[in-house]
Amino acid sequence: MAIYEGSFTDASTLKLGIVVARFNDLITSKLLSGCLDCLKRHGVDTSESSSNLDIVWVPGSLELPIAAKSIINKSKYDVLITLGAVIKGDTSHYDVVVSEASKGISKVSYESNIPIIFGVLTTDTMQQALERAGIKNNLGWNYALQAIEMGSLIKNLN
Ligand code: INI
Repeated sequence: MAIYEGSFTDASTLKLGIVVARFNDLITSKLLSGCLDCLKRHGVDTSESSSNLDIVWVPGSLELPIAAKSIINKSKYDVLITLGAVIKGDTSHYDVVVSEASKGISKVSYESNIPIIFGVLTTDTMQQALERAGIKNNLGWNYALQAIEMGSLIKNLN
């Protein structure tokens, strides 16, 4: 019997890409900081000269899938993280943005066989988003942990 699991002990050899939406930048920049903090503490070189980490900014969550697809075609990654914030109070097309972003990201992940963490906060209010981006907890940290787990797992399985 074989049991496969991701490892959290050393992420220094993982090649990661983060695609982050500028829309609701107050939230997404905090998610990015939490994410980078977690990666750094797990051995990832997060400096500007890092050859194992790339960051791509896009206008909004709807653009996350195409940017994810483009960087996958450009370079070989073990895992990607997508970060966005869709807040219901702000938009009448909340459902469209959430649905298209999630479907698009899943499609790119399945077609490329590269895990892509769905780090898009979907909340009713800005207050809820703030709470998940640092006031209470920073989910950016969780998304980074999930990326380390999935990146190392799929690397081992391939
Ligand atoms: N993009 C988001 O990331 N979050 C939102 O809450 C949001 N709202 O409210 O509309 C949003 N819209 C922009 C969208 O993602 C695209 O950037 C835009 O439609 C251009 O294609």
